[in-house]
Parts: sequence; C-alpha cells; structure tokens
Amino acid sequence: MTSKSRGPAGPAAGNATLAAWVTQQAARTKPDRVVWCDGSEEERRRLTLEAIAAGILVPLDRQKRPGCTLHRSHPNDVARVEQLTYVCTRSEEAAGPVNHWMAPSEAYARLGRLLDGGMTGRTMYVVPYLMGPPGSKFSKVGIELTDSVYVALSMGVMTRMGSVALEQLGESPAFNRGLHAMLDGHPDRRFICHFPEDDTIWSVGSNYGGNVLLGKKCFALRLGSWLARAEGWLAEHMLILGVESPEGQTTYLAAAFPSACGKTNLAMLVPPRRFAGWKVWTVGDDIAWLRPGPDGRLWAVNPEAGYFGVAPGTNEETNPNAMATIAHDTIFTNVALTEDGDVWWEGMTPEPPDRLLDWQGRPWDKHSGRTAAHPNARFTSPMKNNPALSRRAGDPGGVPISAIIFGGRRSDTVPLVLQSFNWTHGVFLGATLGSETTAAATGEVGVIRRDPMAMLPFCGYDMGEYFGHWLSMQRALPNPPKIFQVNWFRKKDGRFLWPGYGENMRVLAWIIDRALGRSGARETPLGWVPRAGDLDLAGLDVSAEDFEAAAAIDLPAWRRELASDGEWFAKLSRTLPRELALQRELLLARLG
Ligand code: SAT
Ligand code: MN
Repeated sequence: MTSKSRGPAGPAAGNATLAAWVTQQAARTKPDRVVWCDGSEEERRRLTLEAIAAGILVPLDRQKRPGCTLHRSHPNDVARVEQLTYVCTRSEEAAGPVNHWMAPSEAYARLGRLLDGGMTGRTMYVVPYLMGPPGSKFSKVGIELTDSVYVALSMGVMTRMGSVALEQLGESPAFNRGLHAMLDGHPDRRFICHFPEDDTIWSVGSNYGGNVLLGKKCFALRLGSWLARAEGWLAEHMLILGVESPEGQTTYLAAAFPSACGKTNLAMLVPPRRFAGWKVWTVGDDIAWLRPGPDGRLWAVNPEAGYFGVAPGTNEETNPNAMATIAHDTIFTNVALTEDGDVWWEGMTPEPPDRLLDWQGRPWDKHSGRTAAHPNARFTSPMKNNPALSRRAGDPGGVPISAIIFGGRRSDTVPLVLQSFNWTHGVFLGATLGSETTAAATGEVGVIRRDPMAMLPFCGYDMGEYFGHWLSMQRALPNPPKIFQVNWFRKKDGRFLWPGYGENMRVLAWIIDRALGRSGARETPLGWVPRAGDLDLAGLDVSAEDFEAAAAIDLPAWRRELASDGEWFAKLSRTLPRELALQRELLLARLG
C-alpha cells in the first residue's frame, strides 16, 4: 500500500485518533493508494476527469449542461435496500421491532471478512465531511473511507467536504467512522450496517446514493437520531423552508414526507399568481437537525449542502427552481442521455426526444415499452445553485420553526390539511403517518405502510422510545411549533383531487396563519380544519366538489384508520408511550 506522499495518515497528523483509524482501515482493506480529499475545486476537476477516463462518469455537453456528468449504476443497485440495512446494537431491544438487527460482533465479523483486502487494486478516498454549517453547535464531523470516486465526488456536493471538516474536528476523537467498499456489487454481499454505540457505519456491496453517501441517511438520520436522543435534540427526515410575506416577514416551516413524495418540490415551491409578492426560500430539502433554543422555540439547520433529488416528474412547471439548480455542475444518476449530450427523464418534456440512450445505456425510443430513466433516477446538485436558496441556509444558529408538517402519499382517508389539538396529538399524527411505498426503496410500490414521521427506514433506535423522545421535547419547548398533517395525493376515480406543486402555497398560507394565531378554524373530532373561506382558492382551477372531497373528513374511513393504528401500536407495545395509546382511544371515543 502506498499513499499520496504522506502515508495513509495524510493530513490527519495532528489528530492521532483519526490517523490511527485511517491507518487501521487501510491495513484491513489494502487499497493500492490512499487519497485524502481536501474539497478544493481543483480536486473536483481532477477526480471528475479520472472518473470519466475510467468510464464511471459520462461527460454531458459543455454548452447544454456545463460541469455536468451522468452516472449509470448497476441495474441491481438503484435504490435503498431496507432489508439489507441493519442497526447493530448490543441488545436487539435497543434497535426495536421495526429495524433489522444484527449483533455487532456478527456484523463486524461478516463484513470484516468481506472488507479484508476488499480494496485491493483500488484507491481509498478519505472523505472528511461536516454535517451542518461550520462553527455551529448543531454540526458534526464524519469521515467516510470509500473506494468509489462517484461517492467522493457526490459527498463533495452533498456535504461541506474536505479541509473545512478537519478544521472543525481539530484534535477531537469525536467523528463518525464510515467505511464503504463497493466489492463486486453482488447483492448477496450487500450490507449497510450501523453501529450507534461506536459511532460507526460500514456499507459494502452497493454504490447507490442512500446506501453509500454515508453523511445522508446513515449518519444524519440513523446515527443522528441516536445522538439526538442522548443530547436532547431531533434528527428528522424533514425539509425546511421559509415563506416570506409581501410585508417581508419570513416564517419557517419543517415538513416530513417519505422518500419520493415531493419534499424537494415543496422546499422549492414557486407561489401561484394569486400570491404575488410572496416568496418561498429553501433552507433544506431532506433532513433537519432541530434543537430547542434559549427562547423556548425549536430551531433547525439543514445539515446538508446539496440536493439528491428525484429526477422523473421534474420540469419547468412542477419545479422551475430545481430545473435552474440542475442546469450546471450536477451529477445525474440513471437518467436517459440524448443524442446531443443532454439528459432526459419521464415528465421533463411532454414528448420524449426521438432517440435516447436509456438509463442502462441501451438505445431507446417511445415504442420501447419501458421507461427511459429509472423511476428513482436522481440529480446531485450543490444547494448554492438554487435560485431560491434561503439567505439563512448556512446560518450557524439555524432558523426558528413555527410549524411542523407531516405528510404521506394517501389516495384516501387523510384530508388536505388538519391541525393537531396540541403537541401530544401532533406527535400522534406523526407516529401514525401512513404512506404508499415509492421507488426510492427496492420492493413493491404503492403499498400503504406506517411510516412514522417519515422515519421508518431511518430511525436508529426503538420506535416507541423515539415517540417518547418526541413527547419529552415538549418540556424543553415552552414555545413549540404547531403541528399539522397534510395530504396532496387524495384521489377520486383514479385522479388526483388537488393539483399540488405551487398550489400547495394555499395550504401553507393557512398553516402559517394558524401558527401565528391569525386565523380561525373549525373543530372536528380529528383536529382543526379550515372553515369555508379560510383557504384562499381564488384563481384555482379545481371544482368546489373536488376541493370538498380533498378536504373532507370521512368518519367511517377514520374508524378503519384508527383500527389499523391500533395494530401498528401493538407492534410497538413494549415501549409505546401510554400518551399515544390514550390519544388513539380518545379519538376513537370522539368518533363514537
Ligand atoms: O436514496 S436516499 O435515501 O438518499 C433518498 C431517499 O430515499 O430519501
Ligand atoms: Mn429522503
């Protein structure tokens, strides 16, 4: 094993723990070279050229997509794999009944055998990264060792990567230890293992985003939620946005939705004409780290620095800010390639180009009978490209959150918007969130499952205890955000009742009015809903009948829903907080 000039310890010489750990992992995986990433522009250019030369990235047309490349992942490696994702705690109970669990000794041994010499003939990139703004008390440092140049480049987009992270770390031993090796990519040798008791993540056998960009779901959510419980904060699968009124007052909201349910679109929303003078600013599109502030409010930062967004369906109508964001300096994954070196995906334009190479590089036209882009095709773009980026996206103090929104993809039952009666009821709404599965994870699409707080695949410990932690946060928040539930996806006769996208601004406006105590509401047995006239529907192309159906509270459907909540809670019975079981009974009693 050789390294670029300095030995595997590289620039970590000042941090003995880091130097020793990198040396040890290099001895385990035996790469030919160890390269420390500094996060510089020069490095990004050099690694991109190396990846192009190796056929790992395809350069796109320099005029049409300056600074952009395309990556095609292996067809068996295109989404998160929940069944191969493990929480490895000493006791199985700590991981809880809905996580996959493996004993740490077994996981270290099994993966250790695969990692022994697993980087032979390859380069190990040492990727130091910072989750959160530099100098912020919210922020945490991770080091990812990876033999994928695609991962090193993507981490440079998604996080504050390189020297900035080493500077923040200094001599501290407190960094997340991430190790990623692609191995031969065979699904039989694919495991994503989290060791929260050791602040360690080992990921092998994949090269797909959510499995391998370890700062994202693995560190910021699974280990993040573990740290957050211990330290009294929340690590959540939430976008953060600011809504600025024509008077210049900005209100910040955080919203949890399962993967591929429109978080990026909502975070970049462009208000409809009716809301001239209003502006939505993006703070984050996927993850929020939230802490009680000295003022008793809940404050949030986006720990990431880029977007790993779903490409299909993104276009100038649905998300013009995303289209501007991905116009340059973006890595596309599993999209189609046009003849003139640009990208395409389903929904980008009404008609596909005549001829394409599909996401697997095969010739495609509209008679091919398959999609040109993979349904979970992604773009990886720096947040600084976003024309709607909030001035406070990098504020070390975060932004104060006035409302929390929980949303799922539900074709029935759940109304357009509902406000909880109080914090406990709001936690109940989050804890019972249901959603139809999407292409973001392998498995059947369109099946309803409970996805509490949109964290089912991402909570690093027992779900009942997680709910207990949420409930306990109220004591630290004399001035808590108001909690809402929304559903943009209700259907009648197979068609969506609500247009979504920019029109969601109408719902956000009501949520803000309620959060700031400016608007009334109607009480139902299930929560507060807008009164007739509370939602501004002027200029909206939706019939009164459809709007009513989208907003309706269907009591028989809710009785079924609460019965299914009962089954869900039974699964968590060992640690389910009594308050939530009682909430359910109270709602059932109200329904009569
Ligand atoms: O693939 S990721 O997990 O990063 C995206 C998502 O599923 O939310
Ligand atoms: Mn996500």
